[in-house]
Amino acid sequence: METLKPVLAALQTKDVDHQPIWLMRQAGRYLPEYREIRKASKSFLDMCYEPSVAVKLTLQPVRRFRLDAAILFSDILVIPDALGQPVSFLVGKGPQLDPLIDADHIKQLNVANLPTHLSPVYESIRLLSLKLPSKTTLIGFAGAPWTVATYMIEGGPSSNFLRVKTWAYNDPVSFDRLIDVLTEATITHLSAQAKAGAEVLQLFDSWAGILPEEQFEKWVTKPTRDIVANIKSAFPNIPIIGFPRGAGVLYVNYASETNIDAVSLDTTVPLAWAVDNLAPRVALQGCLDPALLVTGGEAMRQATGKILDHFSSYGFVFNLGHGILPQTPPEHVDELVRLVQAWQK
Ligand code: 1CP
Repeated sequence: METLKPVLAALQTKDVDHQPIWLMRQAGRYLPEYREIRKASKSFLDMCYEPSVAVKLTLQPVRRFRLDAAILFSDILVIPDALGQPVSFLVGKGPQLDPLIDADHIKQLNVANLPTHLSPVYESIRLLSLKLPSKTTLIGFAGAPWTVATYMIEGGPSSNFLRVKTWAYNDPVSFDRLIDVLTEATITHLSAQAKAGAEVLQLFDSWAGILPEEQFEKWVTKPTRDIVANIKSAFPNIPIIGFPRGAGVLYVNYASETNIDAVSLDTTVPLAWAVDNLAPRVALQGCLDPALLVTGGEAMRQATGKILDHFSSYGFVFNLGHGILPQTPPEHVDELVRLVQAWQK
């Protein structure tokens, strides 16, 4: 009988032959081979939209460290780009968009263009599914509607999210319409990735943790539940991981009300609390502090052991609590991967 790939087994809370691990933002500036390709490319989005480059970048960390999953090299902001709100990435400044100013702008967003605009992304997935080692799981992803909306209204990274919040509080009707457009776009994008060969899907809701309870329900939990229901009806066997970063105790609402298969924990979630409140409902992923991967040594080993002690007898995929930092020494990643994969419960 064919055995399940370790990441798929863990997400289905089945036995694994070793403890699986992958790392959010595992392709990126901490790798010299990434920096080399980045230097030679016109822009960040060109790298995402050129399948030969996106495939190469996706495979770099997988080959170097023998990680258990490959995550497609792309970005959550390809969705606004595909809807007709162009995105550029400036070195040192992060993503930049011409911000949405009023409800009329929302009407101009066009989901019909998305599959054509993002067809190179789906081509990358098809190529990757042919090239990956047989035990490596291919992960597709999208930003969740709330997090993508913050970038579309702020026009880039923000420190206080005042533009998006004042819009949403002042005019919830038009903001709901934006969330609906993004929900539909996310379903279209994730379905196309599943069809092209993605075996797991992850929804990044990086700014879920800045909302009060009522708005968290409306703009995080509800759209996630709609996306999960829609994907499950077409692709019942594809596990979906949600990452409502910073959700705190609302992780419980998210895990119990969205029908998601797994939650990715951020760095601040108490481990024993997650076991008691989340492990009975969903598989877990996480949650080493990315700064500990920069630190390395005994501090990294101790924190890693503690996470594994708490979670390894449940459905669990080792990961970071947020993306890898550019300052991370690749040798520390190498040590972490070996430590986790050799772990005996
Ligand atoms: O070389 C460079 O300067 C570009 C750096 C970079 C990279 C490598 C960006 C710009 N995006 C990415 C790739 C990326 N982004 C992946 C690829 C797969 C992987 O290896 O993991 C993924 C999954 C993302 C997801 C992403 N992009 C998120 C969600 C996760 C998170 O970090 O919270 C977010 C918020 C973005 C937006 C974004 N793209 C890039 C930056 C610097 C940012 C963050 C901007 C901010 O601080 O608000």
